[in-house]
Amino acid sequence: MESEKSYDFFEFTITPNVSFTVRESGIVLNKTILTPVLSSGNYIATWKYSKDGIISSGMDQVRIKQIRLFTDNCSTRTLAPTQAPTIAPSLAPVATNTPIATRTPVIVKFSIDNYLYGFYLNGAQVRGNNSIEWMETQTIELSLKENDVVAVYGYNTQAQQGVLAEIVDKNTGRVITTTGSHWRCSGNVNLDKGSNFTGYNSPVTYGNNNNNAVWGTRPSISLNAMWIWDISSQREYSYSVCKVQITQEMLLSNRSEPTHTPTPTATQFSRIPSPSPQVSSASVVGFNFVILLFTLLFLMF
Ligand SMILES: [Ca+2]
Repeated sequence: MESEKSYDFFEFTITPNVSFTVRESGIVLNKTILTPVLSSGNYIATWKYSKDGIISSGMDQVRIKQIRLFTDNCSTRTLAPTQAPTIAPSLAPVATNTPIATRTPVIVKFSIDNYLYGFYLNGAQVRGNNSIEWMETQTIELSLKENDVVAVYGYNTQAQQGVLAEIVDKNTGRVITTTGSHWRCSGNVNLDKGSNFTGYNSPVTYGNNNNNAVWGTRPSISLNAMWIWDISSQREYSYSVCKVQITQEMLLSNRSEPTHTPTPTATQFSRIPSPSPQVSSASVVGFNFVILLFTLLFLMF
């Protein structure tokens, strides 16, 4: 499977009268799930792929290669050996029956004197170093929710140093945050670039983006955004990681839920999902899960 780690999940369960659940997220390759021994009876096996409302990673799907039943005389039955069921909602389904963190599509805009050394979301690098100077405003598109941490890791080679950034709502253009004294910076680039702020301090500021004496006005960035840097690293050939944690207040006017109307349905069949068990994306648009019900498993043969 390939999914957006920690936000999009695959879940396999067997019910009733037994509690067996396997839950995975991210990239999982060639995993074999072995269930507990089941006594005689009827069971429902459920494969479910669930997403929150935004961002898809990798193939954004789960592929089931093979399903095998082991009977009590140790013979095996193999179900669907050649057709791999694919559970792949390709559009952004929205869960309404479980709370999810609302995410806001944003554009991060920034200028760095001298260069970007890395851009991070929750400690994971989104963009690596480049040689784009402060004269050019760089942009990165993300989706943010409350408590996410955005970090800009800058590298100064000579003369003045600074990071200027703002985050705006992609849909409305509303400013969510700009660099300023509420950001935190550290010159120790080995510290956590995610939610741990230990070792990060209030930054030094070098004025705002309104016709700044050093950099002028950087295009596409709010005039009140401040140039900041780690206060202990104000020198040539220095580094500064500056980051901010997104608060509910920053996102407040963005907290409208997506408007898809979920219409949960289930694909139900009484034997092997064949000949073509693929669940097309079209059939799952608009709801947050696909359930394949394999009922009466032991009565099929
Ligand atoms: Ca410089």
